[in-house]
Amino acid sequence: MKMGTALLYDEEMTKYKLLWVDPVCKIEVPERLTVSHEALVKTGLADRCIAVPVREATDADILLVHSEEYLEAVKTTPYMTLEELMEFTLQHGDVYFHPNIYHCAKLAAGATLQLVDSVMTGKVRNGMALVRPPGHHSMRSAANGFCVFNNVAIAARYAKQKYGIKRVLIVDWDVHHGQGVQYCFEDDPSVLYFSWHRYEHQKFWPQLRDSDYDSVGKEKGAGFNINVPWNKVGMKNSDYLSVFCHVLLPIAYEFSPDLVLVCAGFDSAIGDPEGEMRASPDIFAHLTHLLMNLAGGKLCAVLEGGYNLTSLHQSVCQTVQTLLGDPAPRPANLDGPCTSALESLHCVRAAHKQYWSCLKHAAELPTSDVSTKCIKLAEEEEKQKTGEVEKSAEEETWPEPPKRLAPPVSTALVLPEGVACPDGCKRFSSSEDPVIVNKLREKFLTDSDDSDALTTLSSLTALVEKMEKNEIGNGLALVRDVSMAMMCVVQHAATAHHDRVLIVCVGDAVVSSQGTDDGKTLLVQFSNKESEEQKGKFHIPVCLKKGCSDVSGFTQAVLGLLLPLGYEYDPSLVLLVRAPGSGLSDGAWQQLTGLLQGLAQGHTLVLMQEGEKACVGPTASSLLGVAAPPLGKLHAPLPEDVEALERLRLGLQADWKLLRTTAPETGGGEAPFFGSEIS
Ligand code: FKS
Ligand code: ZN
Repeated sequence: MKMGTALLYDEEMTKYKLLWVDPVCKIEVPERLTVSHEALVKTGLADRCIAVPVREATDADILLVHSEEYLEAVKTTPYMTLEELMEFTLQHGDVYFHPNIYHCAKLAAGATLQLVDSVMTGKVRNGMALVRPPGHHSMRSAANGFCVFNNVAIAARYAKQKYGIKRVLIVDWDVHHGQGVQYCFEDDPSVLYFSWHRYEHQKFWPQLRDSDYDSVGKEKGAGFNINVPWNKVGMKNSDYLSVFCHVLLPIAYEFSPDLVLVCAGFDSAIGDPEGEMRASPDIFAHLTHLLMNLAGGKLCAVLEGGYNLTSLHQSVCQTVQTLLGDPAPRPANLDGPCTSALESLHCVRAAHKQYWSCLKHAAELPTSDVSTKCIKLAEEEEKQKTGEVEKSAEEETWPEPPKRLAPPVSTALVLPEGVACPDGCKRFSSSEDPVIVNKLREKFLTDSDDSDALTTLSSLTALVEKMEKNEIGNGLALVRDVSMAMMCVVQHAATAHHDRVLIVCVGDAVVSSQGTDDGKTLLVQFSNKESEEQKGKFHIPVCLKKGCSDVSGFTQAVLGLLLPLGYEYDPSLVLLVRAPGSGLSDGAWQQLTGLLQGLAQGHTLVLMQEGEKACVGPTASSLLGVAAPPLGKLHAPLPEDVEALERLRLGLQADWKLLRTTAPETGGGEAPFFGSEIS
């Protein structure tokens, strides 16, 4: 059912190190690997993974990306004297050589290929390779930035060649720009490369003009290279999540990869001396989770950077635990993206709007673009002169990520008799608690004496309570009347301990807005009924022309609207309601179910109408954590839907900061958050 997670590691890759004094390279130490691996062992995560042996990459593998001359040159390094190694090192940038690094580099690339093989052959669902040396800076004929062979670039070519897949997505969340990967696939539309990186208007290493947002790819590959430059340090969880929701995910879903490779560097986490960013290690649980429903779940994470050993091992554990399917922790401190991040977001979306239909209505480039840059630079220099004292990254402290406990029961179903319970799920019924029963009778069943309904509703209430205690992860109920069941759960949750409930309603269920404006619930309702009006901050009708039957429009609404809203709202329970005749395809429904499980520690309760028996299987499988099937390459959504969604987003962004995609100053017009993106 739920296939496993591969872990690739070989101690041999710790057996090279810097042999001379070099302040630039001294952070790249063997302990990066040992500490990460030990943490996985200590937490029991390594045991839960499938250990896949590492192999050496062959010459043919390496030549998929590198030149023969370069490979031959690297081959001579094991026989070099110290002086010769130092001299060879000097021919390349920010890297060091050691007699054993060639061997390790072959293992690092080979481990990555073994991981790709395990995932592509279906031996495992996903996996992570802990490797050294890293790869994303190395180029066709040059080592660079601690990297010798470009592990992930080789893997992308290898996967295409060996398995005949058409599209590969590379997500580079390392804090440095993987220029080696960019150069390798710049003109290739079959490999979509996404990277965010510390840039500071080209002041930060590798200081390339090519790392800016306007390097979008060349020729046929135009639009398939996405750079998000961070022009300030200190980027946080909100900044990372906004870029995922408003750039990477919409494009990735439109692209529809057959395989996802992650350049998984963790120098983008708090405490890292290189990155100086402030995202918490548990953000990687979310970044990972958000990618796990692409490509049918085929995801390979390959270690790149990460130099604060504590932050590094915590982040590695968060990533692997998520790959294993454990629910993600509730994301902390989502206080909205900072102005600088919004400026970057704005520029990237503008630079790519001509290539991706999901960005068709994004705002144009800020007109003051170039001059803004100069002003920003001047400001920055000014600040340096006045010598503002800031905490150094190494002094940064942060709480250890909370232990993530998978509930003893993953998925519980409340089903009428005669409907079979899918494998892996637990059929749930409660011994009726008289207090609950009485309450239900009073509130909902005053004029009927329907004992079936009573049983169902009391089971639902009990189920919600068990989720609250984390005895059950998530659940599904087939009910006679979704509207009534929904009201019942909401009322119960409001009086019980649940602090906030996110209600996502697909199709036309009757929803009373009574009691939904106090912030205890946030209702997002997808339908085709234009009549529905927005009622305050907490009741958001999303009207799509063809309801939910247009997959592109629906996906766009989920990624760019629902996810950011959900993240910012941070519910303790998600109630997902599927009204009859929603028009939603099983595939899109599974994507929705899967994605929403990043919220509320995975506590989702799905309500469906009795008639929708056929949907129980697919829903249960998504609740169990099986990746949703790919939706295929998405066509352009209906123009009126794109416009309606954009208008809705603009109207809501005063209240919901994660919906913003432009900075206040560069939004244009008098009202910065309204109307600037609609022509
Ligand atoms: C500025 C000097 C930076 C080199 C940084 C190399 C970063 C390597 C990496 C990788 F993933 F490849 F390991 N010098 N202070 O983290 O991107
Ligand atoms: Zn890095």
